[in-house]
Amino acid sequence: HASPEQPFNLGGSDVADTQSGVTDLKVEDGIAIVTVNNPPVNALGAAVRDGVAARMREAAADPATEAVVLICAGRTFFAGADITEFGKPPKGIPLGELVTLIEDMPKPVVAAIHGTALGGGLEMALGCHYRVAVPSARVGLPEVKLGILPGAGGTQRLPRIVGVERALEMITSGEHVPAPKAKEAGLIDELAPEEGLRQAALDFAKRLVAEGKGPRKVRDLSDKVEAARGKPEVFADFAKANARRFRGFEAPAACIEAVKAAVELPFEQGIAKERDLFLKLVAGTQSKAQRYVFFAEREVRKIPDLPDDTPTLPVNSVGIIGAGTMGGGIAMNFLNAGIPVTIVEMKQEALDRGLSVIRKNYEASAAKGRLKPEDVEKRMSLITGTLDFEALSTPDLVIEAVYENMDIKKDVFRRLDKIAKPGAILASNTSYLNVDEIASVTSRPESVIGMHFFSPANVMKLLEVVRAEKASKEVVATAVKLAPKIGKIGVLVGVCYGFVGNRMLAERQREANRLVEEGAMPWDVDRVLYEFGLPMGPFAMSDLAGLDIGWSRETSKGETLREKLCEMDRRGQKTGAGFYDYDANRKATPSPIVEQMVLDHSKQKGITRRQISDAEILERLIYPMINEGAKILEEGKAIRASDIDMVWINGYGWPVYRGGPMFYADTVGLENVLARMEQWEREIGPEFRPSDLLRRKVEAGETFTGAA
Ligand code: 3H9
Repeated sequence: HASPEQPFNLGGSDVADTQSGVTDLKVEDGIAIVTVNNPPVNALGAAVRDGVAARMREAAADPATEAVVLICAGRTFFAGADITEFGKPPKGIPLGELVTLIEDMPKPVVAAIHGTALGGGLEMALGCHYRVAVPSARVGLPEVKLGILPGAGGTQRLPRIVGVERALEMITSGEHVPAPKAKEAGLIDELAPEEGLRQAALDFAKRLVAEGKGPRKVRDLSDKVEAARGKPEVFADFAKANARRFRGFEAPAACIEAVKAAVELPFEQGIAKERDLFLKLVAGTQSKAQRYVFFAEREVRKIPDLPDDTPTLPVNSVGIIGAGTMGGGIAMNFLNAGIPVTIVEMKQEALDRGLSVIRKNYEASAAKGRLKPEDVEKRMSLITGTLDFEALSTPDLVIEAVYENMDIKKDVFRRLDKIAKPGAILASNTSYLNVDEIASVTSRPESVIGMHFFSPANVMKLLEVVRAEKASKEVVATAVKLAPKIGKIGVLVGVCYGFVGNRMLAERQREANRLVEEGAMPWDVDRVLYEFGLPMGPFAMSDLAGLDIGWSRETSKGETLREKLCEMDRRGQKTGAGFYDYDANRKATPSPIVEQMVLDHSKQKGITRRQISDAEILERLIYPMINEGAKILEEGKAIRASDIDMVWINGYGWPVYRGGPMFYADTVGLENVLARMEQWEREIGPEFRPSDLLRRKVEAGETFTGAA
């Protein structure tokens, strides 16, 4: 059933199958052991699929073999289909056919699972008749995170074992389920000793033979799906209950539809439905974007002049200067990773407040069941609060998170330079300031870098690692490697005003303000960005953060809308009013007062307001960001376009299904972005001047990411 327009592997087997070393078959005591070895994660590429198929056929034909064990070498069971094959011409036996081949084996097949059985990996295990796993193993169907659904029978087999509701949850969230939990759900038949998987699986298989148990096909299990038949509301209710989580994504609805098919249709028809849905998704832009993001997340660690074997420095203790919102949030990342923190404040009151906020955050997590109660104390025991700056003489890494002001930061670094131990990394959490200048006041600029966290720092995944000019390779490599250890995506950026994220944000903010002067209302701007997929627009965001940040009545010029709002005591959500009016539940409604203010403001500035379409709003907000991104690349302030996209996805809530601003630019066509920038440069001003890189890319017919 292969046809040329099918973008995924549905063709016949055309991969040379020899004992390639990828798969191996041994018979021990009448049990065939099929071992797969395809480092690093045993992805199910064509050679693996064909190899397993061949070994299974051999085992089936061998009269001396009574049962089969399928096991993987290296660090994990199959981590899934080989994502790099998607969109390429089909090769080898399709995964779905392989799973069926295993299920149809005349002898019982036992999957022996360690590491992670994910996606196609779990589907392989579901094709097996029995499953044995070590307790540390995790299983799941994370396809949804790649914008697709399980396409090798997972949506049809999983509900037959764990039931419809559990299957819906697993397939639409992509969660990794620990083996002991999977056993409770019936997904795993037996837990094996951590170090004895092979033997345990072998023994399990021998027992099956001794007890005369044959193949047990998941497809034949019917009680769980029958129980759900005639209750279509289960699916609608599930979609509704998760509407927020699914907003904008195409894959979750398809996942639900596929599971519904498992309930309503015979197995074969359900499989056909799953395949249709899979093919549609895998060819779409969202899945392309999400697969791109998967690899982009892993690319950030690759720094051209810092090979993987670059020496790093130990980070076994951390000092943090400032126990405010930022300092406290930063501290939590290290405590979560088991790294002790010393946090320094100037006043006892501020220190007490900071520590109690950290405790409250942990207690709230515990109350929601996200943290074990005993872990609250465990983490709090790792933090020491002090007013004594001298305490910063011992940590391996010190992060400064004080007020954003160059003189204050310089002063802190001068003092730190005198106290910190030799070789300690000294980092600033500045969001805008020149880290080279900060480094210059110390006697050891080679040890100084920026580590820019994003608020709330214990939640947002982004860390901009700012490479100061004189920072040593060891120091930079250490910071980059530290990021994943504390749960962050660390993106290496160069020194420039606002680095990557805030520098691009400034473009968007300028245009947002201008659009409101020209004819849009703040809620129009916010709505367009929300519908695009961002969590909120700039005006709602300002209301949330507080409009009076950096504002004072004494110095207010009353020129901008923001200043005018502050003067009226409309300072954002906390005062019940800002750009929007807020009710007691902080629900926002457009304010007639603000509407009038906006009209007056335009008049004062001599601007004749006009109707602005949503499409124009979107382009005006986003294309200048893209253009700035291109300048950032041109100046070498980011290593690659995908790094910029990682900044926006992990620090600013850019919707992952749009792949980040640079990927998005590729999808809309760089020539379209360029044409608009040229038009606005003529009509509005030089701030729209297209970057040379953008121009060159258009001339050469190239894209930024090569992935769209
Ligand atoms: C699927 O199965 C579809 C089917 O339902 C339907 C088919 C018809 N393919 O993450 P790491 C690479 S969709 C290709 O750093 P860790 C990765 O890029 C798939 N490559 O290790 C990296 O390369 P590099 C469903 C893959 O220990 C290297 O392996 N499965 C794949 O931190 C090491 O990876 C998933 O979505 C792959 N499937 O984490 C699971 N997986 O060294 C995806 C990894 O060049 N994988 N690579 O940068 C993961 O979640 C993690 O890799 C895993 C290990 C948890 C397994």
